[in-house]
Amino acid sequence: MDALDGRPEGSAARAAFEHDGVVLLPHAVVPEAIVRGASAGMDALMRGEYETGVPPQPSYWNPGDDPGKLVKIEMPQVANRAIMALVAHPALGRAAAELTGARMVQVWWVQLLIKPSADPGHTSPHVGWHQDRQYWKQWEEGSELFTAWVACSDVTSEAGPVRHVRGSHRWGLLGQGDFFAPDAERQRDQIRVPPGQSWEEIEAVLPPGGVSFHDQLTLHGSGTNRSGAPRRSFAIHLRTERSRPVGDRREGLTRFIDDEGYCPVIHRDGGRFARP
Ligand SMILES: O=C(O)CCC(=O)C(=O)O
Repeated sequence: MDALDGRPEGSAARAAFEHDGVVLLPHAVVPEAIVRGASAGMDALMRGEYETGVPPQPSYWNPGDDPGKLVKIEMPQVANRAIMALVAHPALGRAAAELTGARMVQVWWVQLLIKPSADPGHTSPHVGWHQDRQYWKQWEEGSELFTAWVACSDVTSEAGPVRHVRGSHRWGLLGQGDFFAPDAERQRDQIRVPPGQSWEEIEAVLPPGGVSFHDQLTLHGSGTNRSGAPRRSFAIHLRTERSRPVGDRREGLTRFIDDEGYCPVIHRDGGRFARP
């Protein structure tokens, strides 16, 4: 990989992203109408309605499954045009380019995530502490990979927002995370914090259309939703020109990156970077 030379001067947000491994944009980065359309698209996918005729990729949650489970649907944008309009929104590309100084930003994988609200006295699904990189082995070491998590409902503190551990992207790949860990508190106690570092959580409270960006190594997870309404979002996994699949192969999570109908390029800097 090249050095960072030649990149434009970073903004304050870029410095914060580099320092903390997470940045919150708690305003409607994605316009309300786009969020509304994509949210209706989520409902269509849950009913098994695929507007384009193309189904999502094999998923943890499928139509007919228990809606009390975490609804997690892979590559939903291929099935619904309004979801694609959100995922490919240029405002996300601009924000991502500003945070990284990248010349090119491409969506390479997407997850639709709906976390139902817990019935009083019950726990609803949560997401265990993890680093995304542990699941992204198909990318070469040093690849610039990160996530835009877009809120499609009012993600208050009660709604089980994503919690990020500040600066943990500088702790290396810990190999101790588990998205599906049954007991996140116990799991947290078992994660070894490197000497001299501390565990400080940043809660991603966001309005509809608000976005948090996190680095591939930032530890994150989320708790029970007690807001009384489903917590709706898309986790949009992004890469820049400074990324390459291992052996330049297309397999697993990298299998669609040559198809912009699946993996839209959402920022291209003045044509200087022709193709990913
Ligand atoms: O939605 C959540 O609570 C977790 C999302 C997540 O793990 C991610 O965006 O990488």
